[in-house]
Amino acid sequence: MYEKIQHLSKELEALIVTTAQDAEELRIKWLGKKGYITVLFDEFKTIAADQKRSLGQPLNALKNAAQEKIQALRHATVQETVATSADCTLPGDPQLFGARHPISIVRNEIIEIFAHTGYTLAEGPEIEDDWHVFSALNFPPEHPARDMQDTFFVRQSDNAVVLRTHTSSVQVRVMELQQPPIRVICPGRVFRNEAVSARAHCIFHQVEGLYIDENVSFADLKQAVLHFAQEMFGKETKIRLRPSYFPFTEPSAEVDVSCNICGGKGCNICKYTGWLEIMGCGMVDPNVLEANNIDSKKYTGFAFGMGIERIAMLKWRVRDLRLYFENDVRFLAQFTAVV
Ligand code: 2NM
Repeated sequence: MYEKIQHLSKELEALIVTTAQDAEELRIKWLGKKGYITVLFDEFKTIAADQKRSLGQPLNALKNAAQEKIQALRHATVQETVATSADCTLPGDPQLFGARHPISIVRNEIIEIFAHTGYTLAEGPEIEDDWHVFSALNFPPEHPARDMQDTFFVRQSDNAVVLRTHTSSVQVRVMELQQPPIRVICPGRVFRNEAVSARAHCIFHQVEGLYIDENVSFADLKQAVLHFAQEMFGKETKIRLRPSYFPFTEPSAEVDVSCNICGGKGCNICKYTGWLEIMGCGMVDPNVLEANNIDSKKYTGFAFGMGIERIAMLKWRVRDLRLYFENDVRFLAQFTAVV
């Protein structure tokens, strides 16, 4: 029996398999009900007691070695099966990337254009008091913008609390904190009490700019606006200023850019005028400077304001403003390639 154990030990060491089925056959052959090991154990029961002492240990060692080896062989074939069944030539699962919101893309672009000409960024609260939204900006007490029809009131009283209707309120806060030269742009959400439609929304985004120093002129304003328009819409873009009115500027103007869709010939986007309105602007009213403790004899300034949604609509020809607020992925996913 000792020879048998020795012989099987050698045979066990030499075992190799290639498939899982081979490994299973080996398990039955060695460890099964009629396997070598089982048969040896049956035989062990029949031998004399004095022999048992010397044979028990090698027999148990053989059994353990057989279990370990066959387990290892099975494991190896399982691993091999997995490795060979993977088709490395198959295309991978697509990775879904997020997209920046079109409003953020355009806001960042506007900020960058002005940052290059020395403007710094300022932000402020969306909930404001009457002073920062209206009084400091030369809105007379009976101005219609102060009406419930136009403005969302958080608290109505002598010193009302409102949702800001423009980011000029942030510029008031800048003027409170520093004397000229001032050169800031203020992006942010603004709120107006309007019925929602394809062309208007009660929440939208603005960027307003303010430049105050000695000898700032209307020509400087025109140049700043022209530079912005050409950076935003292309070097060949022309601008046109039309007289307008804002409480905080005098004189005031609306800025049009030449229609980059029809090149000025006339199309349904520019309503056959060849021009698209992009912003309002003007020379800061001396009343605004004085209300904010800036000497209007020494300093002059210009300011401008634009709606980000409008610029984004012109850039991508989006026809309905509501798309910017609904977060429908079919709309948003179209901006994945834009940074
Ligand atoms: C506009 C149009 C014209 C404006 C004025 C001021 C301030 F603070 F200086 F008074 N900030 N922004 C301004 C001027 C905004 O938006 C259509």
